[in-house]
Formats: sequence, C-alpha cells, structure tokens
Amino acid sequence: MSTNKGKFITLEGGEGVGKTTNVPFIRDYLESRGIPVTVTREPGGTLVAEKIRGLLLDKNSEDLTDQTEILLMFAARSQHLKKVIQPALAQGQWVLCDRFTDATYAYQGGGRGMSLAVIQWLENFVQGDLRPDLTFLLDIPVEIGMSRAKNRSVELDRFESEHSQFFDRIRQVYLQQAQHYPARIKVINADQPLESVQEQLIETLNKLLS
Ligand code: Z5A
Repeated sequence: MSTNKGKFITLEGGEGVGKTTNVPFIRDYLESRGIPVTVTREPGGTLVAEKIRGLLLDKNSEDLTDQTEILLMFAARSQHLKKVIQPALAQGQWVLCDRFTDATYAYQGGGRGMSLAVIQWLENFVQGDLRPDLTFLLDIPVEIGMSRAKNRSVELDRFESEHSQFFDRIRQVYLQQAQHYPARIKVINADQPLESVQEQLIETLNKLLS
C-alpha cells in the first residue's frame, strides 16, 4: 500500500498539445489552494536523467536502437523516481510531471512498435506499484499539434523529426491507455482556445481536491 502523502499528477499528449504551456498554470492553481508543488519532467528531472535526455533527443548523434531508447527512458525514470518523485511525495508535496510512463507506451510502444508487455514488465520493475493519481491527456489531431510545435521556431529534436504516421500511432495508443484507465486518465480536448482548455483542467483538479 502507498505511504505517499502527496498526489502525483502527470501531463501527456503528442507534439505541441500544450503541456509546457499548462504546467505553470496547474502549478499556480494548486499553490493558490495552499498545496506545495514539485514541478518536473521526463525524460529528465535530475542531473543524470537530464544527461540521458540529451542523449535521447540528440538527432545528430549515432542512431539509437529501439532497445537502447527504451532502456534509457527507464534508466532516467528510475533515477528520477528515487531522487525526486518519491521523496517529494513522501514529504507531502504534490508532484506535477510533464510526461511519464504513458509516454513510453505511446512513443516506444505505439511509435516504435516495441512490445507493450515488455514496457509493462519494465514499468513494474522500475516503479513497483507507483502510478500517477491523475493524468491529463491533452488531445488534438496530429497535424494541428505538429503545426503548433513547428511555430515555436526551435530546431526539431530526434522525436519531433519523425513522420506523421509515427504521431498517429502515438495518439492511438494514448487514447487506448485512456480507455483502459478511465479513472486515472482524463482526456482534455486541447483543440480549443487556451481558456477553455484551462477550464477543463480546473474542473478535474477541483474533483481531486475535494
Ligand atoms: N518521450 C518518449 O519517447 N518516451 C517517454 O517515455 C518520455 C518521453 C517520457 C521530449 O518530450 C520527448 O521525449 C518527446 C517524447 C519523448 N518528444 N516528442 N515529441 P517533451 O515533452 O520535452 O517535448 P515535446 O513533446 O516535444 O513537447 P512540446 O512539443 O514542447 O509540446 P507541448 O509542451 O505539449 O506544447 P507547448 O510548447 O505547450 O505548446 C506548443 C505551442 O502551441 C506553443 O506555441 C503554445 O503557445 C501553443 N499553444 C498551446 N496551447 C494552445 C492552445 N490551446 N491553442 C493554441 N495554441 C496553443
């Protein structure tokens, strides 16, 4: 049984759905309700995990095999869990994480075609019984997300340089995950003005708070 005093919230979705935009909004809302929040991200969140992130996103390095990619994701996650997420939850902080293991199901499972059973085994091995209390899945059609991401005018990384079918498969697996875990994963229609997206976020946060 979990001894965590804080709640673990993750944000998920494909390219350019608005995770980075909405993380500070959720943090500010929770803090305004007196809740201490640790904001973090995956891959990354610790010194070593951020170095692994650099390896994973670098498109000018040697090709990574799909096995290397997934093992690096879980290596970074293990470090992040032990050094940041679990200590914060144990102290009563709420942890707000930009992407977590649903991204591995979507990107490595859906995108790369890795076995979902292997991902599940690694999830249990690295996380034990720790799962998010709430996951926001920001959902928009792939082409809209890609065009939003391109408008940011930064160089595309190794994942962002993939083709649209890769992102179609990712979206499908995310939506399947939401069907499997309807109590945990809240699908947000992110193809709306930011204010409407944020109204949906607050509605769900209020349920968790009450
Ligand atoms: N990855 C993986 O493969 N496996 C794993 O297990 C994990 C990750 C954990 C790094 O992720 C990569 O790691 C990721 C998957 C892989 N690669 N990809 N792709 P990341 O989260 O750091 O990077 P990202 O997915 O590329 O995030 P992003 O492109 O920065 O998207 P975002 O944060 O969701 O979007 P945003 O930056 O908030 O918004 C994009 C633009 O849209 C921006 O100009 C906003 O102002 C605008 N925006 C936002 N909301 C709206 C609305 N509602 N209307 C109009 N415009 C909006």
